[in-house]
Amino acid sequence: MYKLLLIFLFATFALFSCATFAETNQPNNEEALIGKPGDPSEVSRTIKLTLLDNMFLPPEVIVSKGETIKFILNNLGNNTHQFLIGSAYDLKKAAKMRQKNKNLIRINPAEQKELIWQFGNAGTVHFACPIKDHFITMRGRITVEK
Ligand SMILES: [Cu+2]
Repeated sequence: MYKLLLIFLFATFALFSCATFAETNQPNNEEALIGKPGDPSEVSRTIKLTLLDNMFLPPEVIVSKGETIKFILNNLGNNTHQFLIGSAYDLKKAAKMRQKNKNLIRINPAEQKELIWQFGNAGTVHFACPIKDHFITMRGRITVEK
């Protein structure tokens, strides 16, 4: 009986380890969820986003799975703003920690910048200006359709 229990425990542990391993070993999991910097030769559409004090226009964008979009970020506000794309968790973390992020784009008043981004799987990707006080209202959502 004791032996059986041991075997059972071992089998459970082995299964659990395999599942955990498969999950963490999935290649580019983050890329599948939020996408990655895109190739300029793959751009299928240009989407213009206007940054104001303190909101994005439009706040909602729809793209297709795997699509590469050129975002034109135009700051028509009086303040400097930032643009960060990621999961809701990433953005909250960035807003909280003020950490340096390689994906963070800084746009001065009257300035325009571009970001070419290739989306991954269907789902929701978020964008925001993570600057203190801006983050409350300066957010948007990208729906990635199948
Ligand atoms: Cu801002």
